[in-house]
Amino acid sequence: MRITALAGGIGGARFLTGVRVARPDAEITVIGNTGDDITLHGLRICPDLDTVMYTLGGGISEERGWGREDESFVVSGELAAYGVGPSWFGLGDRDLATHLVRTQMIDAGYKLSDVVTALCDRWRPGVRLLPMSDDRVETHVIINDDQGRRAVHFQEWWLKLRASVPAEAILSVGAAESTPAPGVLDAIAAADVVLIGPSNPVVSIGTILSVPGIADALRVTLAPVIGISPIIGGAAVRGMADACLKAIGVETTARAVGAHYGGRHRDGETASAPERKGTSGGAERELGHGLLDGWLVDVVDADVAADPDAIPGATVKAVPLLMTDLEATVAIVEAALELAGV
Ligand code: FO1
Repeated sequence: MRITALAGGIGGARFLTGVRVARPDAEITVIGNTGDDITLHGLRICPDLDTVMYTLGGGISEERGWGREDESFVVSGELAAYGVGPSWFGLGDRDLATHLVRTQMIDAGYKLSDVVTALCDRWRPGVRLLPMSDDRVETHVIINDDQGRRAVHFQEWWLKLRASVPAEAILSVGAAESTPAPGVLDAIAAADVVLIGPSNPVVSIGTILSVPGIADALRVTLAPVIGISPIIGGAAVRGMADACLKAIGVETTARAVGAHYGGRHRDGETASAPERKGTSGGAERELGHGLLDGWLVDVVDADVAADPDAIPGATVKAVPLLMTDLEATVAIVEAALELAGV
């Protein structure tokens, strides 16, 4: 069985550990978010790709959810002693080796997907990890604070500001000119099932969808596309997805995020873009991206599953969605595969 999953960072990586256990013989391809990527101290850092790689490769810090276990921050401390920041991005000594290898390879002319292949040759994550694009796409946030209206890198907004300053807009800088990395569109077209992991719908999944061609590939693939809500009972399970959703005018609910992704209209009508409005009895309503055949919500959001009109074109099912341990995560994956009918 060929499973293709879209994933961001910590939540997506944890979900993937369940996919690997639920279908150990499946060919699993992960399309990873690279919008979080940042260059610091001359090094190219890919937080979400590394989080997936370390989590599935057994090197992740379970306590932090990012970076390496048994980590030290000696170099980071030395940089601080020189007054060289930023102090808000924790760079571990072991993690630095990954960024050094990646930067060396990029400087030697390798594409990001080649770098990921090389790094995964060590970590053996048990999935094929693809960046969403080999082109540079970075998430920047427009804020307006005491320093005036300006754009900051997502990581600065996320880690230094803790998303406390409202985002006027969240931009995928470079996305319009980017193309999907080699293998990405094939992985969607040839899949037996596509899973949209419980990652941040804006800065992780939304960023992957901002690469031209990827959303369309999801709309036309013969594979069932099943999403897992990252929002339970009106709150993000982790991180600050609510701050991101507010920036794009989407409520922080499982219903709203599902409607934002949108149901697929297999009757030939598909939403061509999120701003496209469908009509139902004359009322204008958001058709969303037209991506989903199925949407998993948590049992506390069972009302969404009970409402046949919640996400037209998609079947909604309520199951426990808290990934409290590997067994719970595997059960979520099984529910998604059952909803896909695979
Ligand atoms: N997340 C944090 O909350 N604090 C950090 O200092 C931090 C550093 C960091 C370094 C490398 C890396 O791969 C990830 C890191 N993250 C950190 C997570 C990173 O900010 C992710 O992009 C977000 O958590 C969103 O997925």
